[in-house]
Amino acid sequence: MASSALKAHLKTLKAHRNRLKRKHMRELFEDAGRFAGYSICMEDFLFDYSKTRLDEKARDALIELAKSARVERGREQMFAGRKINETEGRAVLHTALRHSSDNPVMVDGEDVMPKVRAVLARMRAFADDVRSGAYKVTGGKVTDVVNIGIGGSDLGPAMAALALSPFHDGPATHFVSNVDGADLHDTLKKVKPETTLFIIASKTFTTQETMRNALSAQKWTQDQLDSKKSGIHFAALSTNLERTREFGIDDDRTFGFWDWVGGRYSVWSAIGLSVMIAIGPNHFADFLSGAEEIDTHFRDAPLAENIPVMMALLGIWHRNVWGFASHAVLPYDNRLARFPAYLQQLEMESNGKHVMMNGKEVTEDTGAIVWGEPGTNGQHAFYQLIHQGTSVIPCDFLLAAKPQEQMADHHALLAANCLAQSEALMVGKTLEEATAELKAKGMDKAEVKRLAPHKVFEGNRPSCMFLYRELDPKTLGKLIALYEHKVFVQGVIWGINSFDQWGVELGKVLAGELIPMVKDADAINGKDASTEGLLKTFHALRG
Ligand code: G6Q
Repeated sequence: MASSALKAHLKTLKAHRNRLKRKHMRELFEDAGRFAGYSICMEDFLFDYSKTRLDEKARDALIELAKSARVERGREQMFAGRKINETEGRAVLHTALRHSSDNPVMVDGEDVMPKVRAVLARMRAFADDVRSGAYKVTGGKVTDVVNIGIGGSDLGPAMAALALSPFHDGPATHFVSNVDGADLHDTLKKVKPETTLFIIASKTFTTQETMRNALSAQKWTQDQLDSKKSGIHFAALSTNLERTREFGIDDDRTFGFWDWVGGRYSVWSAIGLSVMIAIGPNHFADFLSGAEEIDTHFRDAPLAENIPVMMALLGIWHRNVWGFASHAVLPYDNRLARFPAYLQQLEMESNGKHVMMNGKEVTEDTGAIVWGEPGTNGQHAFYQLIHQGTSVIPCDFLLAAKPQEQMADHHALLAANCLAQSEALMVGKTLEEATAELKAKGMDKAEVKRLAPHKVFEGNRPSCMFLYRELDPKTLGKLIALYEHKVFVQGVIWGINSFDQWGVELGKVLAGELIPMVKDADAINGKDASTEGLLKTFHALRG
């Protein structure tokens, strides 16, 4: 939306904030309907945002903001295949990848659904063959799949493969992304060339890191196997057929997607092949259907009952109205260990922008800094700062009601910890309460006075809870799609393009220039004093 309109809305919202600043969340919870009024339930999936400093008037003002930003119109433009990624002239249709009805999805006058279904059918057939052993490599059945890709061609499948490991009944899956040779080296130590399938995942098939790793993997395979047959150990996921052919991968082992699938939105496309091989096509279909359920919810639910819309508005509330710069994602679900990293790309690459769609500088802060680690580990590390530090960090907690394994009372302990953290952040502990507690322990007056301030928790710190039945493919699909749409709504409100990533380009160009200077000290030329000094020291240390 236009920055002047956003400014006007933020002015109103800040007045609500000033009013709410005088209230502790404990007071908001005096309303018996607080939980029901500030949570949204979709069958076995609950989003609770009651532990935020929001009341009805402030929420109404946020909804007004979404209406005036024409979020609903923007949403329909996205689903309709309009080229909303204006700086790259592309439609944004990751939703088509999980669209199961017969309705066409049009881009440039063409229904893209037949192509989507055709690739999905080919992926399914290939995955079935790899899993059953009908597809044979030099040593027979594939035992290990190594996905080589980076960024959007790695984070999604790597995160999903870990999250869905209880459903993993296919070959072992490995992910190599970093150009640091250690990544490939350590992975190759775990696999045998004769039974390994490498999947080279790269939309462009030009990405430096991926191509380096792919060529090294190819050489490793050729060095140990009949090099004429090594081709059967490679498959490709790409939009660039010319390059996949040049690399030597047959078209029948190349799975395509399209320019309207952004890298960080591509786990639903051919980029998900390694996940499909791991968990099987039926579970992959459940993953897609979970996301599709959220697409339907996002399109149909009124704004105030719309989970991704409320997630986005809460993000704006925290970032632009309260000035909280970072956002923690804390899964109480060990297998979601890579989810924060996945969301870092989704949110920060999408909305880390300083220029609006119209080329003008933004006037408000955009994308929050996203970070996190699974609970309960984080509790023993950085939660101190979340509870008592000087920065307020809104948190998202994620919790399954049912664990995948029944192991003593592990899950009860996990759940209790998760609920306790969100309760503690909200309720806090006053000086009076801390003093009373210490007195009750029989401590002398001076000691109580000395220690009590250290035991105070301000509380009043916002958090949201995602509570779902269990972490299965469908739930994972839902979780990812919720955050995708959250990011989209925020982009519309900030008036930025959430679907380009020009900010990653400069470093790539400079790395290209630096490669010869890193390889050869005599090539050092034309660099600033720091870079030159670092290069020279690098060469001196290397000897
Ligand atoms: C994601 C980005 C980026 C991309 C990688 C890999 O939205 O565009 O992370 O996914 O740079 O690109 P390739 O798939 O083309 O190798």
